[in-house]
Amino acid sequence: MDANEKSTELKPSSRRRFLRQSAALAGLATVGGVRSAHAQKSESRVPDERSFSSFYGVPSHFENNVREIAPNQYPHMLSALTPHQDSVGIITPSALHFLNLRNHDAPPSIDPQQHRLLIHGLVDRPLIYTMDELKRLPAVSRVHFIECRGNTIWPGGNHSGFRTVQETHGKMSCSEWTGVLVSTLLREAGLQKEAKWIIAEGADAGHHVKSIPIEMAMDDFMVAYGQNGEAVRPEQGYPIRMVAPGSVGIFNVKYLRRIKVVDQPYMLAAENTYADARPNLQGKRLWFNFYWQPKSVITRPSGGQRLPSPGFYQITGLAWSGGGVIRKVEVSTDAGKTWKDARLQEPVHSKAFCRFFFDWTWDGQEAVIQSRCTDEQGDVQKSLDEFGELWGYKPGSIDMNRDTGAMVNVIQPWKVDREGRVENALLT
Ligand SMILES: Nc1nc2c(c(=O)[nH]1)N[C@H]1C(S)=C(S)[C@@H](COP(=O)(O)O)O[C@H]1N2
Ligand SMILES: [Mo]
Repeated sequence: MDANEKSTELKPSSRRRFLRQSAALAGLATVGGVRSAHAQKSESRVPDERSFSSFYGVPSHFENNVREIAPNQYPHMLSALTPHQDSVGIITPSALHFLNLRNHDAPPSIDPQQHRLLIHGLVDRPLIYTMDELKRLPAVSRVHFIECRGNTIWPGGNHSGFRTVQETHGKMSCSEWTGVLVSTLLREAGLQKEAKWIIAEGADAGHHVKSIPIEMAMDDFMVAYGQNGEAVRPEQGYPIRMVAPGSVGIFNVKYLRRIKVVDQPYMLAAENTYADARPNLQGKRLWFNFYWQPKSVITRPSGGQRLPSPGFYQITGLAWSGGGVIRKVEVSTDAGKTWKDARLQEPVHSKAFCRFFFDWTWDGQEAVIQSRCTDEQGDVQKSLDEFGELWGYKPGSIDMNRDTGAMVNVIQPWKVDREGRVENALLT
C-alpha cells in the first residue's frame, strides 16, 4: 500500500504562524485553536431539544476514531486494536478499549442478576457473591493499563505489516476501574496456610483461566464492575472482571465467575498457549511472565501521519510500567544520539499510562524520533539490541511472532522523511 495514500495530515502549527495569529486570537492561546473563522462558524450550531436524540451520547460525526482488527490476528482469537494515534490524556474511552478474546465468539451476554462469583478452595468460609452483594463491599477506583502479551509482536518477523501506532501498540488500553480488592474478598473468606496460588476462571465459551500467585492477587488485584464511570463493557468482561495491575493481559480474567484458592499453579490449557520456548533457556519454556517492564511510545507524530511543513510540533506519547510509577521519559529527535527529558502530565498514576510532551521544531530534514522511559524501580526501557540480549536472541534477527515468549518493551523509533511522512523505523 502507498504510505502516502493513507497519511493523515497533522494541523499546521509552525511557531511563527502561531505567534502571528495568537495576537489576533487573544484568549485562544493554543496551537490547536488556530483555525479559520469560516470553519468555526459553520461548525458552531448548538442542537435544540427537538434535535437532541443522544440520550446515550456518541462522538461527533466528524470524528472517525475506531478500533481495527489486528493485522496479525490469530485464527482462534478475536482482537481489536485501540487507535492511540488520536488519543489525548491517559484514559482510553471504553468504546475504544482494545479487545482480546481467546476464542472467536462474540463477547458473551451475561445477565448480572443471574451471575455469581464463587470463592472456594483453601479457605475457611467458601463464599458466593451476587453482583449486588459485591457492590455493598468497600470499593476502590484506580487508573490502570491492561496490555496483552501480544502487544508489539509483529507478524512473522515482517514488521512492515505494522505501519501505525494502532498496529504496533494497539493491544493496550488504560481505564479507571472500580471494584473490590481481591484482598478484601480473600480476607472475608479466610485464607488457609497452604494457600499459595489462586485460579481465576471466566464464564465465557473460551473458558479462560489463569493461575495467579497469591502475593500478586493480595497486593492490588481487583474484581472490577466499573470502567470509566459506568459498568464494565461487555467486551471488557461485563458484569465483572479481574484487573491485574501491571501484569500480562491474560491475568485480567473477564466474566469472572470463580476464584479457587490452591497450593500450586495448575498450568491449565488456556495458560499453556502463553508458554514459549526460549533460546537462552536451551529451548525450555518459561511458563509464566508476570509484570510488564517499562515501555513507552510516541503517539503523535507516529506512523502513517504526515507533517505538512517544517516548524513547531509538540511531540506527545504514552509511558507505562508494571513496576509502578513512571519517573522519567526521555525523547530523542536525532536517531538516539542525544536524549532530553519530556514533560510528564500530572498526576502520574502507578501501573497506568503516563502522558508525556516534548516541544520540537522540525527543520525539514530526515529525522528519527523516539522515546524511552524509566520507572520508580530505576528500570529503563530497552533498545532492540538490549532486548535481544536480555531474552537471548541475536539482535536484529528476532522473529517476534515465532520465536519469543518475551513481553516486547523495545524503544519504538519513527522516521520522518523530507516530505514529512512518518514511518515505522524499528527494523530499518
Ligand atoms: N474470560 C476471558 N478473560 C480474558 C480473555 C478471554 O479470552 N476470556 N483474554 C485475556 C487476554 S489474552 C487479554 S490481553 C485481556 C484483554 O482484556 P480486554 O479485552 O478487556 O482488553 O483479557 C484477558 N482475559
Ligand atoms: Mo492477551
